[in-house]
Amino acid sequence: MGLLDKIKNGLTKTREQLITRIEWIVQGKPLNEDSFDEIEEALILADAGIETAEILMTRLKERWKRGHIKTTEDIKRCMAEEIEKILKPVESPMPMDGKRPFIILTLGVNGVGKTTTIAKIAKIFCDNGKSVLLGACDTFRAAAIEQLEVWAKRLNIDVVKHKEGSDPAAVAYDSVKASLARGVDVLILDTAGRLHTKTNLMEEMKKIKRVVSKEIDGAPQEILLVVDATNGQNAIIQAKTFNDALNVTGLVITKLDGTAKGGFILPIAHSLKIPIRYIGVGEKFDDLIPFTASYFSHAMLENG
Ligand SMILES: Nc1nc2c(ncn2[C@@H]2O[C@H](COP(=O)(O)OP(=O)(O)OP(=O)(O)O)[C@@H](O)[C@H]2O)c(=O)[nH]1
Ligand SMILES: [Mg+2]
Repeated sequence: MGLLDKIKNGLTKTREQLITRIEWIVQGKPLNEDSFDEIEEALILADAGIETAEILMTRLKERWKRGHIKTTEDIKRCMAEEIEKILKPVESPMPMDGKRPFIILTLGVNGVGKTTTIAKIAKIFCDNGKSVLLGACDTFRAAAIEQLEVWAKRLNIDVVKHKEGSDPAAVAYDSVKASLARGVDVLILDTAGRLHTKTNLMEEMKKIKRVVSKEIDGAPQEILLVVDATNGQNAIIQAKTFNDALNVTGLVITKLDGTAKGGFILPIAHSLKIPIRYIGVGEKFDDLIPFTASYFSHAMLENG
């Protein structure tokens, strides 16, 4: 299956709801101002955000007044074009080359898909001929370390780990040292999304970041935040909080396959302006797709 088809598959729920609503609003009638208000509501119901829905509607109405929009097909095509313009500025792939080791610090609240995403990204690097090492900085649960090891085994790569409950920053330190000693291309650090209540998650993550940058100037080169699309508006709040504390350099949006609210990518792109590196559309290795604005916008609105 090609990438566009995979994204389309992943966005089925979002697309079907959006298209059904638009078709129901239009129903073969000539368009008027009210139709556009209703389409704006349909966008907001897909979690497209009030501000971005308004921007889209203003642009669509202009095109309608110039006579470019008459049918549902015109609406879908023009909306996809306008969505692409909003998403284009955050289309920026994760760097694959550069100074070794390339260190990725992965962040995100619990359950969003960090560990799974790390495995998928590690596979992409491995497939590109890079050597990869993983650091098990989620020491909150023993199962978290084991989960990372299971993925690593499937990829035939190593994991740097300490015991459950140990200091995550110490694991990060050892991981960096190991990556230097072994000369690996890429080090990916897994972290916890939740800690014992006494410890503040952001402070802990800052500490890991500090430890890494102290060892290697300019590292971690990627502060990768994973957000879960099924969390909708909450994911936007999480992204703001993490970004304020840690200067996120890239985003992965997971579980787009499990929601009709894929429109939330619009306010994320519009308000945060952080590069979206990948989108997750399933639980398997190859269910992580490099983000492109054109594929995403088409997948949101076009069946064929
Ligand atoms: N449908 C779907 N499920 C996903 C996706 N990404 C991850 N998952 C699932 O989400 C669940 C949680 O994934 P993890 O990778 O363990 O999440 P985590 O952020 O590491 O969780 P903690 O370590 O508990 O903080 C697992 O069942 C994954 O298979 C995705 O893109 N789509
Ligand atoms: Mg995890």
